[in-house]
Amino acid sequence: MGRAFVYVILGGGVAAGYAALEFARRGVSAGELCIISEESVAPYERPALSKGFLLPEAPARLPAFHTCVGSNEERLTPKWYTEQGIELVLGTRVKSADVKRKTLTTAAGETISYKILIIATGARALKLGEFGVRESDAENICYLRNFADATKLVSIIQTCNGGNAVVIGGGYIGMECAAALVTNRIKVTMVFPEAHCMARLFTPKIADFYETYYESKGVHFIKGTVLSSFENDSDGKVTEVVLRDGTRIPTNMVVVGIGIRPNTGLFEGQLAIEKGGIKVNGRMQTSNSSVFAVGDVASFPVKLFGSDIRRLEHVDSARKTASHAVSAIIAPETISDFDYLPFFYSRVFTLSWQFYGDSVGEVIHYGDFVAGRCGAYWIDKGRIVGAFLEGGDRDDYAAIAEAVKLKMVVKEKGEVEELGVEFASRA
Ligand code: FAD
Ligand code: NAD
Ligand code: ISD
Repeated sequence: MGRAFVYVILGGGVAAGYAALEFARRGVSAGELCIISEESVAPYERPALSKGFLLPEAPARLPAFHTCVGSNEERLTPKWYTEQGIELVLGTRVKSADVKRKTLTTAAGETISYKILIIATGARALKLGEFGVRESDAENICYLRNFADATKLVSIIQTCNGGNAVVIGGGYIGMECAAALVTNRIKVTMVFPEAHCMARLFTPKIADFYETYYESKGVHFIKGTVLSSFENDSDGKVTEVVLRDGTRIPTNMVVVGIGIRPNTGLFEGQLAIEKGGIKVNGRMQTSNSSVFAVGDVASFPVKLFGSDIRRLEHVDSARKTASHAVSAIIAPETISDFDYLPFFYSRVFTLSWQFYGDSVGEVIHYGDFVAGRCGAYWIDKGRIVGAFLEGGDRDDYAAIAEAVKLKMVVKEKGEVEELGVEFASRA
């Protein structure tokens, strides 16, 4: 015997928090909804973990960044869930799921049944061991995906003041953590296999702007290579990172950010999978009509890209897919298929950028790549399909978003280059 709910959200991250808010707005009754999470804390704004949480002074701490403050919405504390009659089942890992029987089984052996399931299991950080690097359990190797990882990272940072860190990976985690480490007065070497940082999104010119800025803050880049092993001391702590060419980098700590894998495992063989995620339709409904999937784990049709199926790993899509799924569940007749403009952003040091759309086609850069109000448009078939801007204000970002949404026609590429953000303002 176990517990039974009308609605179960599996996973207690960003998407779960925004789904809970939408359920509450739409009037879920006490006892109908439960959230099951492996984490020990109520849903929170995960982006804070690589930003405010790592600050040396006045760091962000829970309960300040529970969802849904990242969207200037209500802050859902554990008390809020109790008041709403929403059951938070924390510190609980679901180890199996049966979508035919509509049951989940926890690691402790409890069976929880549902009428409607929302899968919001997000993703896990890839480990170096998966790339053939032998990893010890060294306490000074840090990954960053969840609250426990961030808590450990902060404690390691506090022991390394004035010391050295090696950051493995040149993606979002690598860039944001490197900036945070520098702010904590730790000297950083970044190592990654590509020719420049943020290779999934940045052009070489955009990357060069950020790398130059990081270098001005003392960050050293080692590009086009990977590590092969670690050297440990007698306590098991990493003391050196050894690269493939034999270079040895002495270090006090290591941060690893080498990508993620969506947590689809419980549902493989039961639900359709595409692009590494659980495939859903425009209502976030999976191949089983009682099961929905949202956030990092969901692959959904993006209307703007001709309903191409995409899996996005960003907080805005987690928030909006979650709200949309709940609307589709509670009031299906009132909503149409999800119509989403992909939106990514980051903040490092005093820099801040936003990107909208798709990074395909020809790139036209604009603006001042020295002073810092600069960006790029991606143009495909004569129309703007993607736009990036560093150092804009609210109106600038709204303008580039609109330009992508409308797929503005580009007649004269020179004009786009010259006008920059102002070109988008004509949208
Ligand atoms: P998650 O927020 O990862 O939540 C998944 C939850 O499911 C977790 O609580 C997990 O413990 C739980 N879970 C998984 N499997 C099980 C199971 N079997 N049983 C029980 N519970 C389970 N995006 C941006 O756009 N901008 C940013 O600035 C930004 N910063 C980020 C900083 C960091 C450090 C990280 C890690 C990510 C960042 N992201 C950012 C990405 C963004 O946070 C994710 O896209 C978003 O969190 C996805 O939400 P989600 O709910 O799908 O998954
Ligand atoms: P990522 O995909 O952004 O970057 C992975 C990086 O790992 C690559 O750029 C590459 O440099 C490196 N890499 C890959 N294989 C490697 C190997 N074998 N050895 C060394 N380096 C290797 O992933 P991430 O930086 O780990 O971020 C994890 C997740 O968190 C992503 O989903 C990301 O979107 C999310 N995140 C987003 C933000 C944001 O949007 N601002 C901030 C932090 C994290
Ligand atoms: O979107 C975000 C973001 O970048 C954060 O740091 O949400 C968090 C919150 O703003 C933290 O309060």
